[in-house]
Amino acid sequence: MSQPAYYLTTAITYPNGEPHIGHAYEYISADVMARFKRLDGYDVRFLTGTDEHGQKVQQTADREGITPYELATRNAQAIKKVDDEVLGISYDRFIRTTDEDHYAASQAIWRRMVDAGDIYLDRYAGWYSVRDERFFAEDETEVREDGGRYAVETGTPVTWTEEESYFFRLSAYQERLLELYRSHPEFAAPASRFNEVIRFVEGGLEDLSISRTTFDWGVPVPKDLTAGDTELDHVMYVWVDALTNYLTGAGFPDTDSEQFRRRWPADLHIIGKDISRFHCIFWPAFLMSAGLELPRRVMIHGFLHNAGEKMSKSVGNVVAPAAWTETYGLDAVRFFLLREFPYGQDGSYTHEAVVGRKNSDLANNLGNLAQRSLSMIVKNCDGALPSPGELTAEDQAILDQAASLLEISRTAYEKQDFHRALERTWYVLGEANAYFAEQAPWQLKKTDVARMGTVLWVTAEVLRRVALLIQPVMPESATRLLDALGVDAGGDAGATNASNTGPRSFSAFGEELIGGSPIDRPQPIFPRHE
Ligand code: ME8
Repeated sequence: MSQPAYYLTTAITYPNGEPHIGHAYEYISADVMARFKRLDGYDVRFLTGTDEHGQKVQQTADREGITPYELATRNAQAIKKVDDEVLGISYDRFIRTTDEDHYAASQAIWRRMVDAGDIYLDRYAGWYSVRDERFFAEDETEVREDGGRYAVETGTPVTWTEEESYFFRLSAYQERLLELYRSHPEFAAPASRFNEVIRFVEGGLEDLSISRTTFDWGVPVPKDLTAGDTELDHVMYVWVDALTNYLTGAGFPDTDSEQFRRRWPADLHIIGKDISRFHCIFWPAFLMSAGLELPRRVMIHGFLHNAGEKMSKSVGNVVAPAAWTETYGLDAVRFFLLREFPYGQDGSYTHEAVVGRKNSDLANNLGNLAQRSLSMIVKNCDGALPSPGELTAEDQAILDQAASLLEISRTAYEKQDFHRALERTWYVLGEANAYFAEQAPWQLKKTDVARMGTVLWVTAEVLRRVALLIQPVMPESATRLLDALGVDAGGDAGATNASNTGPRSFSAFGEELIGGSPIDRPQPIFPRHE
């Protein structure tokens, strides 16, 4: 295949409950990235799924009186359903860490780390937070008024854990990690969060407990290892197998396969800010130990808060993705999440903010311009797109601005600056609205019909460029707009074929609309929120 490969992943969700709008934010942003790259000619592989092992899932299952696998299956199906039916996520594989090939991959990376001399048997004694699936040092915890001990950073309860455990020699990787960060400043973003990681590593790393013996819901540690013999059955610490899902999704452990060579290393891991240490410290260290290439980039997004408050079951402010898509429509939700907050920062949403974006950016700036220009074409140009006459400086200026959006978007998407790409696109739409108002084609209708035709063609052509570029964010609405403009899905902008609907590749970006193609009476594509 001649297309360049692009492999991206989301974090895999714990299937101990239903997904909320914060999870949806991550799935949608990764989906937007995947769609952009596909439209831009890449052979994309997009992995998402569920992180099914560990004490957290086991404890929830125990409370419900079912097996962890039953719980995981039920919730994995619920999550997949949200991806498929509510959010339209275009993943290529929904991986479950209970999938058979994932056990093979996890055991294979374990063996490689043993072979590298990085795993040894010892005893662990310390604090563990089941909710975070994470160990804490004594000085990272505090005793609160209720007498319980909690992790300072995350506020979750910790319990004393003392057991035989395998350890990973993380301490040996401090220098190599710092060298990675120095030589690859693009390895993680945003810079503020990357700097937190760097400072943490500079402070020194302790070896990491990577197996458990006091419960069995995990990937079994391979026996007969030189890492130290034991009578006990160990399961892997859930984060060891969880991170390995990215390799499983690329065909590991078959490192000689066409698929693995094409997919690995991953181009992009998209994750939330609470799990940056796992992805920027543990993960590259495991891969270095296993002799595997490192992912090219970890993009750390912020958290979504409900009107400034952390979403939590006890506060009762957790929003289900379907509640939003039913209220505002899927494309408006996708647009809001990517346009409203700079990716990488936390965001706080309110009903008013979503409605504001929907009505001003979508209904007014985009929907009205499309509706007005296309209606005029239907009424005044015999239902066919007019051909442009000689272009004025104003015509050329707005066309040039629209043409510049592809490179601007590419640059922004490369850094997951989604809001910047959209901001620039809407800036150009603002200019296009000003152009339309100044040129006043409804007056030209009476004085200069040819000039009216040119203005309507220019407006339609600007809309075509915008519609192409917003496909990743609003696939359904953008497709309808491209259909309305008579843009053929095959990339021949001149031919009209209303039934030929679907994604239009960016390779057609430069193919301007050709006058004469029929235009139907437009249906509203971006309705106001009443
Ligand atoms: O962390 N806003 O799973 P998870 C934005 N299984 N993002 C949020 C969020 C919010 N309010 N709440 C959660 C895990 N997330 C592990 C990952 S990856 C090898 C293993 C994000 O179900 C969170 O930051 O707790 C993470 O990226 C993802 O949702 C899954 O969270």
